[in-house]
Amino acid sequence: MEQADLIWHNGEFVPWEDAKVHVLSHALHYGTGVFEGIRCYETEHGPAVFRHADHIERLAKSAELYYLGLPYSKEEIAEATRELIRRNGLGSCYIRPLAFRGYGDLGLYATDAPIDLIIAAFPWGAYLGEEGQKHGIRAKVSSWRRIGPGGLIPHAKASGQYLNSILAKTESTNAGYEEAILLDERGFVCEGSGENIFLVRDGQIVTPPHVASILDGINRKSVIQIARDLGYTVVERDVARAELYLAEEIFLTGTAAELVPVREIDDHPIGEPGEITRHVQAKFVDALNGRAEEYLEWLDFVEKPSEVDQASKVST
Ligand code: PPE
Repeated sequence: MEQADLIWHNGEFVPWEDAKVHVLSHALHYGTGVFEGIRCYETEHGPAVFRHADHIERLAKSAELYYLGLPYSKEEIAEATRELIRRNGLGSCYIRPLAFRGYGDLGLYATDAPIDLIIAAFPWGAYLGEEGQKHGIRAKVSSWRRIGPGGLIPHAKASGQYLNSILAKTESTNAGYEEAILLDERGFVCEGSGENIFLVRDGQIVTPPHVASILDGINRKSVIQIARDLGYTVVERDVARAELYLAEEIFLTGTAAELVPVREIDDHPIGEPGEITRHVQAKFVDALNGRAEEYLEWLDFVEKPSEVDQASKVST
């Protein structure tokens, strides 16, 4: 992976190679951590974090769901992140905050082990490849079902839960595909190993609902809004597996992946990215990069241009 100079670790900016934990840290043994994947984009007004507050809100909710009290406030986390990007001199980058039960106690009710928080920011290119973003990827329905609400909490973005995604991703990659699509416990379409899924059926955009064990993706929400603003009908409903094969278009959304078309699924051709996918993708990419006026409120500018502008207005 590409490195940056500093990592924020429990309130301090430490050199990348010094950001270490003890081998008996609780999270290393049991997966007791919650995290976020956030992206920052180099815009005309400097680096800006996409839907920063929404990501930190989800981090706090994931922590709450697993009884991990965040040791810092949401505003402290947001400011630490902006400062980290400034100190690392980064433009476009991926941001990874992780709150985890650290060193101090083992066992399953280890409330004596502290909750640690780290924030890393580093360059990370197209998750499913630039070719994939342009021409679409080949996906395969996984033999692994997405974790269900009977045993874990699909709404939480928790470290241990990713063993499920890793099984699916490993299986599909080893079989020569670029991504895995998981069905939920009931056998309905759920999501990719690290992305939400959308289909186009009879000109309507369809995406699985919350009860299908999805992660409540922030890019899913953004894309639903963008598509509706563009005049498309977006329906949240259960999707049968065969509908994937019958779809006119399919695409995936996620922070790391952004918006990636699917051109083939289980060896059924879907084809080159369709018109609706392209239309939504273009607007979405504009929104991410600060080129869509109507979605500027989704960006948290690292250098706070509004404050700079206001200060210069006051001084003149
Ligand atoms: N589902 C899963 C399982 C998931 O991990 C992600 C994000 C999404 C849906 C989309 O959520 P959102 O980013 O809020 O739109 N996956 C993150 C982790 C990827 C990784 O390999 O690590 C990400 O995209 O950052």
